[in-house]
Amino acid sequence: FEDGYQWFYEGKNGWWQYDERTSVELENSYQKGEKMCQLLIAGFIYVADFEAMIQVRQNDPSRRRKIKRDLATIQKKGVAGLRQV
Ligand code: V3L
Repeated sequence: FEDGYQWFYEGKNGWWQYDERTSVELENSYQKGEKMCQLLIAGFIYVADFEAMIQVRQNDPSRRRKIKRDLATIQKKGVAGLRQV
């Protein structure tokens, strides 16, 4: 985004950047000061909780990952499951 930040979710030993569409949804919601944001990811509904800074699958709370808003330049695994080359 304009301030040089991006949205990330937790992977094994690192962070994945969210895909562009989902990042924009997260950022819009976050900038509006909302507490959470509903996301559609690969056919499943997840809720991003900006207080706990986690995403959770709506019908399976065991599917929980940390999220963060951090500098776009941090070390990352890739974008939305596509590994960085
Ligand atoms: N964006 C894209 N895919 C996601 C997201 C998201 N925000 N959240 C979950 N998935 P769960 P390593 C991840 C995928 O949380 O090797 C990565 O993107 C998730 O994909 O249990 O562990 C990689 O593709 C997983 O395939 O609901 O770091 C993959 O894991 C599936 O949804 C392996 O990454 C279930 O996640």
